[in-house]
Amino acid sequence: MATRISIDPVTRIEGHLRVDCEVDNGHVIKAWVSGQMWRGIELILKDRDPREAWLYTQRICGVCTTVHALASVRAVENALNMEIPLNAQYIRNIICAAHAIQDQIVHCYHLSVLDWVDVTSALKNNPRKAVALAQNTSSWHLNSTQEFQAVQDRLKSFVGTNQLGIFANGYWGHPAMTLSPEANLLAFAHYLQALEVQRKASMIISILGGKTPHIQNLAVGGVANAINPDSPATLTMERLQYVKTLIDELGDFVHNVYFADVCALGASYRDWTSYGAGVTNYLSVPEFPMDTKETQFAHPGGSILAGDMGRFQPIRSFQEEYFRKGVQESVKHSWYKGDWTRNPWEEDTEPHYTDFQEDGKYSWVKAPTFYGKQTQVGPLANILCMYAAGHAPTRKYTDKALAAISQSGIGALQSTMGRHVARGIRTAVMHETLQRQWQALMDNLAKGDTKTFNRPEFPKGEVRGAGLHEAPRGVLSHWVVIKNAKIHNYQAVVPSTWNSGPRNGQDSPGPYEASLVGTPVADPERPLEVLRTVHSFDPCLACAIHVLDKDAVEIVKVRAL
Ligand code: NFE
Ligand code: MG
Repeated sequence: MATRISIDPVTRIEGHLRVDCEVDNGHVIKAWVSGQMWRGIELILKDRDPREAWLYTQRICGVCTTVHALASVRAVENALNMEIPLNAQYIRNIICAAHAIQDQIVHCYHLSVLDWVDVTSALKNNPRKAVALAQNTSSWHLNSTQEFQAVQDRLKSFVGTNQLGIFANGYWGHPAMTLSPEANLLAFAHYLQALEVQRKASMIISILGGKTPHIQNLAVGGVANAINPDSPATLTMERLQYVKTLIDELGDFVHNVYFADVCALGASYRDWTSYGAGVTNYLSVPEFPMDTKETQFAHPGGSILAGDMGRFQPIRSFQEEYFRKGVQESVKHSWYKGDWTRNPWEEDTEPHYTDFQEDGKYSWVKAPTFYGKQTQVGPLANILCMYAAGHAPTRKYTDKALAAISQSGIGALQSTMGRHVARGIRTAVMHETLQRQWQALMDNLAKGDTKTFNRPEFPKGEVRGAGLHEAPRGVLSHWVVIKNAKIHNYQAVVPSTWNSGPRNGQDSPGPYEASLVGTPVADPERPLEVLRTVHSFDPCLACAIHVLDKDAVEIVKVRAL
């Protein structure tokens, strides 16, 4: 007889997520993923000035804080066919790359590594053994006996008081936790160090963006950073050199710790490269525009069908019809009126809560599709598409990671562990991109160009725009319809919506749901393995559900299970 597991809420994510599974013979045979939170942004935007939309949309999330701001200004700029000054592109690009690195470090160490690392086992280790292990893979200066001893002492003081605090509810001693005590100690030391290191990325964002979370320097048409090499009131050479110092310090950790750790984790949990592929249609968009007209990009985008790298189709620009025509959202299984499937420009937002109906409506998340197919987005999709497009840094780090986890084919990345390894690869690539964007800004400033803004002009009548961004969790698009200089309709189709969406109009499961099928579960009372697969996507339900009931009608009383 199948056992039913209901995890509600899933923790170490952003937002409110419920996961139901049927487990039979030690494996998940069916899954439902439900967004349990109702909130809102899109309708607030109706009739507002399109130049201020980014300030509202950025509040969709406090994790991927910059990304909705950028996608929003791009949507409006796209509707107006604007050119963006080079300095503005580079400043935006530096912020985006720094944010991606910060976000992915935090996901790895603080949101997901404890699915694989047993903190309590780290107490059993002699720190010298951890040093010996670390020195096989990395030259990081904090992989020392002294550091590991200090971390172990800190951990002992936690455990000694029997007050594990944030670590109290981990699945410690679970049979699926198979790392050695020294590997556990090493990873836990990096967990603590990562808390410090991610601040360096945040400092880059706040120097250029005014603050973080939620940058203040964007504008439809460019950025609001004044540049004058000699005035301390503006962005100066001294500040930019400090940004470079932070970039270099960040790189040391990204390459010698994060990338090394995901490779080691992949090698230790090789069996997890064979579970969790799920939906194997992939989508990613080009990122890091390198010219004012947005025709050249540092990172290519595209789509891959049915996990076949030979079926790669490039997406080369923000204007590409292939992207715009392919995106639809379906509400057959979502708590909205009707069972339509529509392009985002044509959507409306009418809530219709029905309680959890397995075969009916069961989530606030809509089900996005690309040419009618459920599609996975995120670092894995991004890496596969960039690899297929021949992007040299992606090929270099992917080949390095595959060798480290003793896998010859890129197919191994289409898995639960593959999503973690892909995020590590993307972060290594991203650090090279960050360095290049900084250099591009410096080179352009050296030519005497200090322009950062073109003024937007709104025509009478209707214009439509799509703003694209490859965010840390995958493809983000904002869709705006502007009428007589006011917002007429606004929709955001968000990475976690693509991945955590319910069954679509054809009843085919979303990426989280499909990836859970086949996941082994040793103990249904402690479903660690289910969390491993769900966390590998880095869920953000705050992003995934971002609509609002404008009349503030009570939609649902929240049930605590
Ligand atoms: Ni709230 Fe986000 C990212 C966006 S969503 S974290 O990355 O857009 O899934
Ligand atoms: Mg939406």
